[in-house]
Amino acid sequence: TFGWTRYYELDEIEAWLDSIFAAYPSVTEEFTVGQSYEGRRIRGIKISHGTNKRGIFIESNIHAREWITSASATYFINELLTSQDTEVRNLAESYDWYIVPVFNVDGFEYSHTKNRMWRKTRQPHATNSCIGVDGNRNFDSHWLENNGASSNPCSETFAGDVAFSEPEAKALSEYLISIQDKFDVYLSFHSYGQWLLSPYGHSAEELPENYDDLQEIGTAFVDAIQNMVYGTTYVRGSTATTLYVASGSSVDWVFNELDKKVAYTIEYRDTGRYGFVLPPAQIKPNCEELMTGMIALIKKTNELG
Ligand code: 0X9
Ligand code: ZN
Repeated sequence: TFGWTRYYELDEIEAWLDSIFAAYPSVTEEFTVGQSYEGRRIRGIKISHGTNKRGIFIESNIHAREWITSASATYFINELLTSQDTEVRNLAESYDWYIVPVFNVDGFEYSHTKNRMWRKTRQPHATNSCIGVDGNRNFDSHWLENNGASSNPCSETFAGDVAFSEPEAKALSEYLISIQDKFDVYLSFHSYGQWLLSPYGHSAEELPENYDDLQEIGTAFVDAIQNMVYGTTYVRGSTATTLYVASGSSVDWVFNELDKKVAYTIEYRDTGRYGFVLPPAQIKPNCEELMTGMIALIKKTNELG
């Protein structure tokens, strides 16, 4: 049976998703973002308890090796559907949730079967033998600007030969455009480093006009997690000033092009001891931190209007 004490392969996650659609037909709905380069379907779940709720979109595992992100997404889905906790029920019933647990399906499969440290997509390059593009550098917003990505196909942050060269990124952008009036919070799950990162990624010179609000929301997330029994420290800040310049990311594209003003990258556990290979024993604590942080984040977002 499915749980959160080990990591699962793509087919196991999809079988679990199918069981969730079967068990909760009245509040769940399947959606398809599109097709990956290798022809896999990129699947999502919408959880909704009624019409005309504000929407929250979660994209997870755009980077293949960041396995804790899909584990966290499935945990979150399960909690939204099964938790009896008042605050979690409130989250579940007050919003329309759009969650894509494994976005980079080809890369994720490859990270399980061939190379645990794979990050990028799996589309071959036209002229170079290096494979794949960093999906989080392939979006058409300040693409390849400010050294926030690489033009070298062998780099881990290769932006692609053109923006939206990757069918996965192109499909997600089109899907997000098609539902753009249905959501106003966007979250991108990553690991590792224990950060909550707001836009911009593309520039450290300018800050968005709602920077202060984004930091206040971030502080609520960070403080809530710090106060848990685990005492885990997250740091919040703008991506380019706190982490590094990263251009052409999904979060920046949603923020800049779709004008969604609450958009964050969450970088989960840990800070480097295990890095991408986070021990299974830390899956549950990490997921509990996400749930606590998310409750605080949404509460503060509402307070600030
Ligand atoms: O470099 C990235 O894409 C992310 N870090 S990771 O170690 N998981 O690869 C950070 C993404 C930052 N977000 C934005 N650029 N908005
Ligand atoms: Zn990542």
